[in-house]
Formats: sequence, structure tokens, C-alpha cells
Amino acid sequence: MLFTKAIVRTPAPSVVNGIDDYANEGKPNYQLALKEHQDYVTLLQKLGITVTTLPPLADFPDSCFVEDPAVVFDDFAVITNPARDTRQKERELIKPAIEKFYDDKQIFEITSPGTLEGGDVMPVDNDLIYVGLSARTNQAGIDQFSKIAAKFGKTVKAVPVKQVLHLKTGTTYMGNNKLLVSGEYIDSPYFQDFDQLKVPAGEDYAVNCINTGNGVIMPAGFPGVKRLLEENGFTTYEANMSEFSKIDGGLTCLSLRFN
Ligand code: CIR
Repeated sequence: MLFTKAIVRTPAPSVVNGIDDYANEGKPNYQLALKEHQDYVTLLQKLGITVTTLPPLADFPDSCFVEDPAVVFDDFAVITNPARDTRQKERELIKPAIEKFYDDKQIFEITSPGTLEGGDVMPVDNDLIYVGLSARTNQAGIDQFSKIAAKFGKTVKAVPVKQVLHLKTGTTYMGNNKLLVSGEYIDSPYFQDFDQLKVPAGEDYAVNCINTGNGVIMPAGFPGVKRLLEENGFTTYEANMSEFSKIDGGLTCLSLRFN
């Protein structure tokens, strides 16, 4: 197992008004989003993960995307500083959940003018963390995050994010030097030392996968990515993401994962 615990937050009815900067596929259906979320939790549990479910927050449409207002590692956690106004308050609303698992000395914060969202943070092996310089994460945020990570022996490398929302919307790490890549990250010099698993054209959304160490969770309906993962020795489990994808949400953003 690569992680044993996860924190999620049930979507509120307001999820239908989540930010949609990229997908442009209409509004999510709340009941279906709720079902997809419940199925996601059930799948994590089936794979042996202990899930803490936080209550819905009616005033915060994107608050089910808990990956963005915090970044968690086994030995420390960072409350981030989301860039968009409607997501700002999520940082203080996730904090009590983080405090249940980490003591004061292990919790750090990104502060203005720095902005950073967890979707841009991609840890790989050897204490290296890639952080996307994106529409949501700025250089000041990366500088603050690097200083925090250095206290725990980790090195941060910044990577530009030009065509997608967050770094992990374009690439996710599967372990053993295998990096699932799509779009702007295919053959990218930033990731030339990895064994690149290249997502076929038209299946970019499915680059956002979660390797539990006990199988890979991937979005349902992407046969090319399923084949690619299976050819590389991964067992796959599919999760329906139709409603979250309408508001630019991927699988990783629905949980915080740690030991
Ligand atoms: C947003 O635009 O902030 C949300 N609608 C989607 C956040 C997705 N988060 C992620 O990929 N980590």
C-alpha cells in the first residue's frame, strides 16, 4: 500500500456551480455527483484505505476537491492558499481535519502573495516533489512550499503548466519511475528521466489516476489508458467521474492520501 488513509468531503448541492475553466460540458447533476462520490469512497475502502468523510459545505461549490486546500505527506502537512476567491476559505475549513492527524509542529501554511493548490503538487520517489507553476500556483507559493519541504529533506522542482488546470491534470506518478503523461508533458524535457506512459490522443482526462499500491484507480471509459496501465503491470479499478469532470475535477482532487 502506498497510503492507508484518505480524507474526502461529500459534495454539497452547490457543486453544480463549481468552477469550470476548461471542460465546458455543462453543469453537473448533483444526485449523480453524490453517487459517484460515494462509489469513489467505497472503492478506496475496498482497496484497504481508511476514509474520513467530511461534511458537505453548502457555501463552497468546489470544497469536495480536498486535494487543493491542503498537501499532506506522512510527516508534515501544508495548508495551501487557493488562488480563486470562491475557494479561499476552504483553507481554514480543511484545517481541523488536518489537525486530527498532525500536530502543530507538523502543519505549515502558504500565505499571500503566495498561492498554491494541491493539484499542482506531485511527489515522486527519492524525496523529490514536482510543483506546477500554473494559473493557480505562483512562484511565491512555490518558494514558500520549497522552504517547508526542505525542512523534511525534500527537494522541489517547478514545472510550467500551460494547457491544463493543475500539474496533475496533465501527469500523475505511478511509482517505479513510471510517469503517466498527456498533452504538454509527452516527451517533456522536465520529465525525460522517467519511463513515460503516454496517454493516447483523446484520453487526456484519464491521465489523472491514483496508484494505491494495491491497484490503480482510473476514470471509467478510457480503454486506451486502461490497456496502457495493464500492459505495464497495473491492476485497474474504474471510477465514474462524469459529473466531476464537468467542473475540471479529476480523481486525485477528490481525496487527500497519506499514512
Ligand atoms: C476548480 O477549478 O478549482 C475546481 N472546479 C476543480 C479542482 C480540481 N482540482 C484538482 O485537480 N486538484
